[in-house]
Amino acid sequence: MTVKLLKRWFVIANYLGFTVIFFSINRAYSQILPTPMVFQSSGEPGVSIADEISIDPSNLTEQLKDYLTKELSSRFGCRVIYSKAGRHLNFKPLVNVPQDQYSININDKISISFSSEASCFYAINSLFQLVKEEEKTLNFEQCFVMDQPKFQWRGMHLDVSRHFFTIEEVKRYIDLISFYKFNTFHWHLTDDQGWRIEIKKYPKLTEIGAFRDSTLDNHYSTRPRTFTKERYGGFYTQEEIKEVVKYAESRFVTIVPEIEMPGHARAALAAYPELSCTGEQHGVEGLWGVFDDIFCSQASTIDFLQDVLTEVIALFPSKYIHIGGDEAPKTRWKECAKCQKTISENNLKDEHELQSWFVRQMDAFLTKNGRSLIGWDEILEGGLSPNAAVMSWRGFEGGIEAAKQGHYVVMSPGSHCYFDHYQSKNSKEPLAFGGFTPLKKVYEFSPITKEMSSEQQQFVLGGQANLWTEYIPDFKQVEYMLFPRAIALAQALWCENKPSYEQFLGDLKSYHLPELTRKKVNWSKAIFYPEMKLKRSQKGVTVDFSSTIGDVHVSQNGKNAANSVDLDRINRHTVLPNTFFVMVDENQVKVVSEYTIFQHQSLGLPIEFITKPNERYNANGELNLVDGILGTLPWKGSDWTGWNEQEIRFIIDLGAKKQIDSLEINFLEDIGSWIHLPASVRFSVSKDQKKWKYIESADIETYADNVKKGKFLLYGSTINKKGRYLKVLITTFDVIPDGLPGANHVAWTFIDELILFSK
Ligand code: TNX
Repeated sequence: MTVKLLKRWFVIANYLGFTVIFFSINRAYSQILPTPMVFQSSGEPGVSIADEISIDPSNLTEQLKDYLTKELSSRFGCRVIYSKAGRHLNFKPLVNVPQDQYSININDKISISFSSEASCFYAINSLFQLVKEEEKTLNFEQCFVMDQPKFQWRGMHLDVSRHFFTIEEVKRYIDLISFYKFNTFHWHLTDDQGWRIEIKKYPKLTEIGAFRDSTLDNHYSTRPRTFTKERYGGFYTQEEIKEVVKYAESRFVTIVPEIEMPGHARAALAAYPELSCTGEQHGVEGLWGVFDDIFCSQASTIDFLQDVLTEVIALFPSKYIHIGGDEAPKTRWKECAKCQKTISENNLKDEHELQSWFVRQMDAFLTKNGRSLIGWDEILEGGLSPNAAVMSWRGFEGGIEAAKQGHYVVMSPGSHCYFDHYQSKNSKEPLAFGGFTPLKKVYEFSPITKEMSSEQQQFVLGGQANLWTEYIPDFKQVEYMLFPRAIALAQALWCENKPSYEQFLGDLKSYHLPELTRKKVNWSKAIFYPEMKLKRSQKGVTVDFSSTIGDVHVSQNGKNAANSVDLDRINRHTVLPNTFFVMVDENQVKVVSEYTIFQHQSLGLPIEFITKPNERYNANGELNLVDGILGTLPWKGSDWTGWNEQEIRFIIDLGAKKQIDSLEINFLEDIGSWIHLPASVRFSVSKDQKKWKYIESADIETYADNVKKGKFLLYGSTINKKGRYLKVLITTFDVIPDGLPGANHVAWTFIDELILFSK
């Protein structure tokens, strides 16, 4: 702890009226997460509780008493006695201090001071994390904690439409996040694949809209798509909703409900097709994605949605009501007479302004009812409603723009806050949406960016991670995607100055991961997978396995191997797999994972990129193309090198003139992510890079097996020329055609490996 911070702690403690005992500083940080603003401990024994804890209930609300009693007895097996003469623990309110501040002072007693009921709850959860369980005693060392949150919106989201979760599961979700001082639960209640909230005025929303007849059972980009043909669904009655809202209140969590509009509305339109532009009857969707049929912008739809919101408002006391607003294609609106009439009657320029008009109707309605509207950043398009707040998911830009316009913002960028993305590159990782958001990336998140002026920063309420459940079929998988990333996010949203990532890992290992195990949380072991570094060597590549979290043991073919292995280029026309089993061993947790690296003839050869890949998809530079690692499917980013260019050129150096027989290139196809196969691949060969021998467009052959898998294709091309250098020219189609995701943009080209055969 710095001298500056110590001084500040002194001032604050004096101000709070504490007797300051100056502890010697022998510990740099507490195991409390999120890390408190101030933590001081002498390591001296403080309070020791055998089997009964005596608490002075003064200043404690019934709700907090219930929580304390429940946790102390169920988690710690402790009998709880409340008496004015409480020997172990007492509570006192603080006045004139920042909201949500609390402190804990432990010497021969535990004293908690708090400025709000919520902060008393935060203090109690911090206190639980200070317990040292020894034999049957609960021990607390002497210490002082002083704490307050950095951001007021510390959110976690759960999509219950794509997959449904029971109220018991939702309550557990609230328990798990509130332990880490999250205070906002964004409940995504409606989407194309299911309407989950009972609306009394429109019973068909749940009778019809809450159930679908089929569900996609492989990844969206896999071809052919396959479906489970079973009725799937569920919904919450208003009574159940009230119960969850009350439960959340007892955990100091505000529930922000989301009713999606005008897009992601297929479930509602299945129930009331007259609210769509065409009036056609469709079922509740069983496929994921973005759909053209959205709410029509006619007066009756606006009335319907305002009626729905009326019932929603009555159930949820939150200031903010989320109206979605994302991914609403304008295809139907362009052809719909009713929408065009709304456009002309209101002097709107186009369909984007119509979306803005739509949102404004809701904004005015919510404002009139004493609430505020929040929506995804698409609500900026066509002009933002006067009172609206923005949840920025397509990067930080939408949030920055909204803050510039003086609107409140919650930052939830896909790059750091999408917990439906993969958290490791391990090929055994269960199917996820895509993307790569490991723990460290989440830890680095900050809702405030450098480009924001201090005035704009004032509009940032905080941040949130989103858990979309297309590929999360059950609650065990929810836990897996949530932890430990949610704890990293809690750090980003709570701490004014978060400690280093390494320190955070230390806290996780020593207390929080075992604690999650005790709570039977199915947390992800991703951080226990080794780091695999590949370096170019003289003859191929060197593979290094390491871990900052535990000891590394490598084995191959049943025998121990070194942590660093050399793999050389081979001289035959073949590809040789090498499989390594790597155990990371950290007293509490041992995890074994498996890696396969292929030896081939171009392993580690130098490559010059004439066309630079996009920096987002250029892990390990050009070595990525010849590192022996084949891209995993579905793709998770870094195994693949990605370009967003119409022409891609690079040169491979064979080191000496050779007979080049052929080349295989692995391309990825994922149309949903705008990644397409190229239009052509051409080659030229040179002995000195001055004169190039052009090879007529090579015969491209598609490997049927891989086509079937739908994820990537392998192009094998005959070259049959002598040379030292091989230049590859890849050309994409003009732009992505209409009707496909990313229409009119240049397609992405993704390659994972080049395998050259020569003599
Ligand atoms: C985009 S984020 C969506 C969701 C998907 C999610 C998957 C947002 C506002 N819309 O409908 O579930 O991507 O990551």
